[in-house]
Amino acid sequence: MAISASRDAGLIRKESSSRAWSRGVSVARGVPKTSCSRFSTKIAMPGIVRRVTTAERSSIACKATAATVEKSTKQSQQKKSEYEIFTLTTWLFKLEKEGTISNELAVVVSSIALACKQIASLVNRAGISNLTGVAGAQNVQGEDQKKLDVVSNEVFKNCLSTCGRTGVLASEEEDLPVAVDITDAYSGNYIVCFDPLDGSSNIDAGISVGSIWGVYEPSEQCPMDAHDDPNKLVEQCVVNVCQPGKDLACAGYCLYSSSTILVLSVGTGVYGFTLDPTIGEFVLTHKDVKIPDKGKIYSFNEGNMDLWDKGVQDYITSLKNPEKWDGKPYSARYIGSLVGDFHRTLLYGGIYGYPGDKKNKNGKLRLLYECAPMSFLAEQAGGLGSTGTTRILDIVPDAVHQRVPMFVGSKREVEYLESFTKNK
Ligand code: AHM
Ligand code: MG
Repeated sequence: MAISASRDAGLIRKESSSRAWSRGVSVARGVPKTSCSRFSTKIAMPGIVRRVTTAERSSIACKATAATVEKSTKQSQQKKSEYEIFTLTTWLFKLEKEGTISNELAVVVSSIALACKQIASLVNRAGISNLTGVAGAQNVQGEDQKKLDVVSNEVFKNCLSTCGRTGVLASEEEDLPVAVDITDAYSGNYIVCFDPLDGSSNIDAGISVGSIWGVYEPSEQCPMDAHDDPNKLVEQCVVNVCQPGKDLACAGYCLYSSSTILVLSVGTGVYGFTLDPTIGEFVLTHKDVKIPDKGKIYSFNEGNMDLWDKGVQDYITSLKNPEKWDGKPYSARYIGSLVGDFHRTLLYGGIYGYPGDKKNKNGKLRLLYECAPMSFLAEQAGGLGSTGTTRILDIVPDAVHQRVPMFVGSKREVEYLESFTKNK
């Protein structure tokens, strides 16, 4: 015999197991058993007949169910499957679910990741597929374009313009920002500034290169509404692109090296994902990266030292003085590929610098798609990005390909550099 609760009468009636079974109700023997259904609370207590109130019944039922849920959650948390991986895609889903990023931004980042996978494959096979060497043209900045510069630019533009979430694209390899056809932009109007392949002079020697990007929301002061007037459209694209780094919605880079590593921030810390070529996915490998506060590595092209301002010269001289550093001066490391040099600085600490000099007072690196994204990542990891006198993220660009001096890395190291260059 078992007892089951009937809703209509509010009574617990004696009922045979077989009869309960025939009505589709499961009955436990000697063990209280409940479910959370308001209408079919089932209790098996041999020999007890009494009325239960609705409140009592629902409290018993819900307590039992809550305990069951808690137990099964604990079990599933403890039991980690050996096949469990956390990919860029799952990370983006999580941020989107939390409301940290919009669905549109998640799509933009996924499109960038797709472009990076394609470029990683092209870089890997460059020597085999005749993709080394120059393309035979110069970009607007008078630099010889490598074949892979041109191809990588196409890859980035294709992935971003077909994702339907971008309004304007600005590239190191393009004279002017390009408006995405609005018939394709069915939702979202993000602005993406990118250097599709930075450090490309290193490619033919098989040395690390990378892609860098920054993503902005459309400027509120300049809505993209002039699609019938080509001149006005270009003007609006430029205004939308020229936003300060502190307004970045996302910044990141992808390093093509012994492994392909994508590092990015959406303003909630810095995360790194390594491409697993066996499954074609970026897998979370660097969680909430923090740049060491100090680090005794400096990364400058010292061949230019005689052309630098006295402040920067004195600073470098001080790093080499053993007496100042307990007998062990700073180490010099310079690949000449910003993504590689920055990635090492992010993980090991230290400073990367490209100062202005007598010939180029603003140095070489471009604000929108090199200095601002790297400074954003540095700050998100607890470091700093400075021109030597100004915080890079505060600079409002006045031209798409504007250059600025950049010193980026560990907070204490950049502050030490500034002690030589500020107010001098
Ligand atoms: P690029 O965008 O034309 O490739 O130039 C940028 C690169 C950076 O990756 C690197 O830090 C710098 O130029 C190296 O310049 P230099 O050879 O003058 O040291
Ligand atoms: Mg570049």
